[in-house]
Amino acid sequence: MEQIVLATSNPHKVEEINAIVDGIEFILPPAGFDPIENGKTFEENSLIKAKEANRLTGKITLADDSGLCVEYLDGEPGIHSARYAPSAQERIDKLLNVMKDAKNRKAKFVCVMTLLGTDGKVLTQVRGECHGKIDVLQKGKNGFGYDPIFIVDGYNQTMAELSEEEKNKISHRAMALNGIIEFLKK
Ligand code: ITT
Repeated sequence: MEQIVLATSNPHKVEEINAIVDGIEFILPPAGFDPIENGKTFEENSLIKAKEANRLTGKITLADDSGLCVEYLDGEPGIHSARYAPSAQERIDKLLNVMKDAKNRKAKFVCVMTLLGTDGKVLTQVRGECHGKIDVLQKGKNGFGYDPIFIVDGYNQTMAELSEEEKNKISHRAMALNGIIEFLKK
């Protein structure tokens, strides 16, 4: 089976991506993978991560840079989503608190995937988005990150109340991966 290095340290991403894609084994980068994510956009940070994993392995690499963009907060936490507060629960608490009087609760999850060839050149970069709103309370135990407070447009439950299978049909990560899979099929 073809192997692609997934340029991440987040085990939830590995799990979701391996559940979505058949026929490719996504493997973690070696110890020492610690890219400096100092880009200003999801696109830049995705490229930084992919390049670092390729530098360490010389293999085909795929990076996922993702986050939650909230309209009321002018797009924050955005690329800072992983660093918004020290723990996942504190990030949720902080966001619910800053949004407590917000009428406009529109938000979107963004995922930018970058695929590099063995030579480190960009093969393709794809953005996936999943639109919805921030709930007033947290609900559900599935998924990770901000899933317990995000309601996808057209749904009544939070993303953390959806099954893994349902999330993986509609998520920003699934949308980006569709583009990557289309590219690999060609
Ligand atoms: P790597 O950089 O090692 O890939 P990370 O978790 O730090 O791992 P990001 O910089 O891309 O990755 O930050 C993404 C953050 O955005 C993640 O930690 C979550 O807080 C949030 N996030 C991304 N996708 C999500 C999803 O599907 N559900 C809930 N939260 C998500």
